Amino acid sequence: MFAQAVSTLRRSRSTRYVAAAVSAIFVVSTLYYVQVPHSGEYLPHWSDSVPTQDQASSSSDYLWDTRAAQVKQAFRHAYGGYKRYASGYDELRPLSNTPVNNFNGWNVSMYDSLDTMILMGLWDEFADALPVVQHGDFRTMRNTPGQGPWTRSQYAPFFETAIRYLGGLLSAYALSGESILLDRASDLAALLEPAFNTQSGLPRFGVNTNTTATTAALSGIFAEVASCQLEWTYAAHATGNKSHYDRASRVISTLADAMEERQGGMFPTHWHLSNGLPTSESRSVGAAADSGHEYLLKQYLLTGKTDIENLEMYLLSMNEVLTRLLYITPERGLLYVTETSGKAFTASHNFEHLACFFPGLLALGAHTLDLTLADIDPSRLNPEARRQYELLSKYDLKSLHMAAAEGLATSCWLMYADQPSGLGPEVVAMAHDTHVGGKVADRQGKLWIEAVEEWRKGGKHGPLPGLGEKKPIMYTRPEKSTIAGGPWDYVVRRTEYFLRPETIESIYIMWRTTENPVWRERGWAIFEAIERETKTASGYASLKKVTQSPGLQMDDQPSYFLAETLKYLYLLFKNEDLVPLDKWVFNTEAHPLPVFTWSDWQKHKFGIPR
Ligand code: DMJ
Repeated sequence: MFAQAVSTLRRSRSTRYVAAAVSAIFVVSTLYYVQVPHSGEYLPHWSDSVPTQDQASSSSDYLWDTRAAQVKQAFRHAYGGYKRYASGYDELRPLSNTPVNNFNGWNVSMYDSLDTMILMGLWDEFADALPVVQHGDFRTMRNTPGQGPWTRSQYAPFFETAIRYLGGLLSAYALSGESILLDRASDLAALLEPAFNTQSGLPRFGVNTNTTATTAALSGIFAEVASCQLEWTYAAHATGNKSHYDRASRVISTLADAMEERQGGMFPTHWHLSNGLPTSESRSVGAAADSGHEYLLKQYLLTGKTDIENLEMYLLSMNEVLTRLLYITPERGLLYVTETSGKAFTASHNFEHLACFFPGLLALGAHTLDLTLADIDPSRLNPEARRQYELLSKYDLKSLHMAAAEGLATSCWLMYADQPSGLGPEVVAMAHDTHVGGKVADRQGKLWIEAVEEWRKGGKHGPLPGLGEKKPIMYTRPEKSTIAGGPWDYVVRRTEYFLRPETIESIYIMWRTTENPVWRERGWAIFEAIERETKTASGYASLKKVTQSPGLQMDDQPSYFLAETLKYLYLLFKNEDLVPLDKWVFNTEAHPLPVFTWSDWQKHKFGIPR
């Protein structure tokens, strides 16, 4: 968008596949399948065994390997309960020991678990799953009436089906080399593709995989319309299927066009599927938006850092998040990311569990990118985006992103460590401009970047705002209190813990990018709390209230607990780096896909500029 290279790239993207190449396809594609390794090059080498204390290189290694083994045991318990009471269904109800179909009725817990089984070396479970995959029927919807987050049960929800089933199949293929997994992934991708038949190429909410009918609504949320690029791009690379490539490419072009029209800033949360533009000025990195931002960076990384459009969209988006959505609380100096509405960026000051993936994203970017704004032409930016650009140009961007990552991850951890249950709530309201008796109280939170600017202008004494040592404070306040103050600097707004992964995900990335063992210890305390508070006879249950111990359990074990929460915990404790961050990219459901570069033939076939 802002550089010459980008306009060249975009022109080439729109160039249609040349008819003269068609006659060569048969011969060259035969060569391609012979010459391009599809999975063998990616296979990591790991051992399944926990070393004895004598074999382990240190007592610390031994301790962490035994902790990883306990997570593996937790996975066995959760998956074993699912197999026993909910085999053939989507999820287990871990209190009533009953099954539920809430994601099409295609065994979502099994598909979401395939790569976790491989990484944990659970070969019996993996071998048992393969015939189910082989004979799986992706055309028949079997939702339990009234279950699932939507009511139109004749439609497969595009986003959830893509990230859980398709992401699960592609990742398990990349890790195992089992061709049936790729065949079924390609089948499923093709069945979902009618969702892309909108004027903008952004996908609709749902598709009936039997009739190809789609849901009618032409509005969508950023997370759901812009979180499929990784899956379709890797599917295109692994299968050579141009249709898969075109779908991802069109989504990326639409986003790039929207960024060009808006001249910088982050993408809002609500979108129109016909014109491919936002319909609101709401901004968030939490619910309804999260993975849309995540895929900008990850698409660039997945394609071997060649897809420059995504990098620029990521950089411009992060400029706005860092300068407009990050706040710091008055007493504890807790850094948090919130959502804003309108052109004035009016902040809600809510801090969501879902947003706790974001420190991990920032850390991943700081770890893998040069992180400079040098290639962005500020004269092409709107005035607000230019202000953000100029403000951030005063800083070493890599350090600033990493500092934000550390501060936010620390707050996410404290949301857990403060609670009597040791587990984090769904939403908290952070202390901000608190009104007492009609007046603004003294203790106000502020925009993080303003605090950072004061720190910079004041000679950078002491830790950067949001960093520095922070200790848990046991949360004992009533949840309904309206004034966010006291020693906590927040009130719990939604008390549930849905066994979500986001905080663990960020803790894992912080560990891998900083090697600071404090992150592992924090992760271990969370795993102990999961074992203590959520374990049932057949699995693990979401909690109604994290503000008490024992926490009140709910009859729900989401498939992402097996795909994400337990996987990230296992990888956090495992001494071997099974999924190096420069070689693999996790999709938003924690399914790792291998970094690749397009072959010359693929570039020619798909119309990718050289
Ligand atoms: C997961 O299904 C994915 O991580 C998604 O992107 C949003 N969050 C849920 C788990 O909380």
